[in-house]
Amino acid sequence: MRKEFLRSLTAAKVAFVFSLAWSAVEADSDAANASYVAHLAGLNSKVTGSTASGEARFTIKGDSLTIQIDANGLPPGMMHLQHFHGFTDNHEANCATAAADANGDGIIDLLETEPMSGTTMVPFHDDPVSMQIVNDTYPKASANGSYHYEKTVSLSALKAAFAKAFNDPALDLDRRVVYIHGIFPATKLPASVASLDDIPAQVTLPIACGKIEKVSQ
Ligand SMILES: [Cu+2]
Repeated sequence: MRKEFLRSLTAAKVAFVFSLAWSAVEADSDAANASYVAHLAGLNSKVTGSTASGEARFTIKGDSLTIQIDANGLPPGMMHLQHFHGFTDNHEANCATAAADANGDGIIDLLETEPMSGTTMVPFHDDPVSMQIVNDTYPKASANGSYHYEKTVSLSALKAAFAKAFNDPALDLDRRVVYIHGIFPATKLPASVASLDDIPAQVTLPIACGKIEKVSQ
């Protein structure tokens, strides 16, 4: 009887110690340090007149997430919306291709990106944690059509805000894509080019996209 008790106690202890060690390993590889990159390629360059390109980097150190986006070849001297887009059911998002042009008008508008890229999720402006998509603090391209954006946020605060918006605390960066939007307000677009609500299509038109990938350490 006593032997039996000792044996089960030992087994329980081993399981306990193992679970402690396992959660330490998990916390280490998951949260402490990770980095992600997206190589941005131009979209709708026929409309913008130049091909945008750039790179987005996401660096996680403990509870801090630093977002850095370098872009060039953008319509100069104006603000550009930028976000990560993805699917609320967490399936993998991809950048829209020419095949996304459902109405065949030669332009891939924001709504046409949705089947491949999902919905607008986290904004990259002065306050990403606000999750506010309509905002006037997105970066402005210089006279030569480039910008460097950099913002560090609390990862736990962003996850909490993300969970509130999408019922899921996992950012799943490697299943998302980064989009940069916006062409000159005066650019003529066919009426077939759609946008969100009453936001002009010139503001939301996608001009660059890149798939986020985890950088192996
Ligand atoms: Cu976007």
